[in-house]
Amino acid sequence: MTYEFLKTEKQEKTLIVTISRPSALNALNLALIKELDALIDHIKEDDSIYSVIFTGEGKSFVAGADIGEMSVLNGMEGKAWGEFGLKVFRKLETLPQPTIAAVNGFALGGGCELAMACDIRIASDKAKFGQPEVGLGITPGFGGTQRLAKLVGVAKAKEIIFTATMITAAEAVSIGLVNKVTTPEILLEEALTMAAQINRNGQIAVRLSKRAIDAGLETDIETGGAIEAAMFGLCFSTEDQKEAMRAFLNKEAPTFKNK
Ligand code: DAK
Repeated sequence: MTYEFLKTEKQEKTLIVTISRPSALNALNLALIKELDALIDHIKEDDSIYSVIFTGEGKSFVAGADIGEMSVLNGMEGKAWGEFGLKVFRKLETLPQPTIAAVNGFALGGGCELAMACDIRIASDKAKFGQPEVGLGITPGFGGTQRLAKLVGVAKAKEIIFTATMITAAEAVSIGLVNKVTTPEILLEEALTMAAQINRNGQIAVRLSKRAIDAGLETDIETGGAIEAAMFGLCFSTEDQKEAMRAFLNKEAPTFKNK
């Protein structure tokens, strides 16, 4: 598949997706969001992809939704545009494969929301995060009011959204918005190392763990526990569980077939 605004490269079992619209700091216009939608559909169906890394070309990860494009929307168009974007971000969040945002620079508005729709965030020490929407007279619209509060707590999310100020990668890691911070030079390498650590495990178990964690966040502890028990039980119907436990008992490395 070829895209105008996305570059893809497969390294072993990891797909690296580079968002590439550097003239606008990789701002998300409708065409780019449509490409993301199509790519996510493709990734979901491709079992040879175990994990996905999203990063940005140039000095920005994604500097938000495209302000020029948004500025001329009327109410109904704004609603349709927002609903489509929300759907794509939700699709990304619910991809079966683990996703890592390798945040190389500005992650603002829709860019911060894109990073938050990924499972894990690794940031360059040059990265800046923020939700500047209220400064543009709008609310965050791609899940920012929901995911930010879950990640960093209500008070900090309100501070970031109400003040519309940017925070550094160091602050982002201190409040739990990102998992770790690296130098720009080794950002992708760090993301690939983490992806490789994920890839070497049983992928059915990885994917079921993701489902259990995410479903558990939406429910009470009893229901969450029941979901976990169901996922745990499902693992015992796989060849991978039998192979991995047999290998452990024989002091061997397992060979996962993802069956
Ligand atoms: N949209 C369009 N163009 C952008 C852009 C953006 N978000 N961000 C940067 N650019 C363009 C600039 O206009 C400039 O273009 P030229 O003038 O060269 O043609 C080029 O990228 C380089 O930017 P700067 O010259 O400004 O670069 P600097 O290094 O000086 O500054 C900056 C970098 C990131 C601090 C600055 O560009 C900036 O403040 N950008 C805007 C950041 C921002 O406010 N982002 C949030 C957008 S709002 C919704 C769904 C989603 C959303 C809302 C609602 N619904 C469901 C209703 C999401 C909203 C947003 O994301």
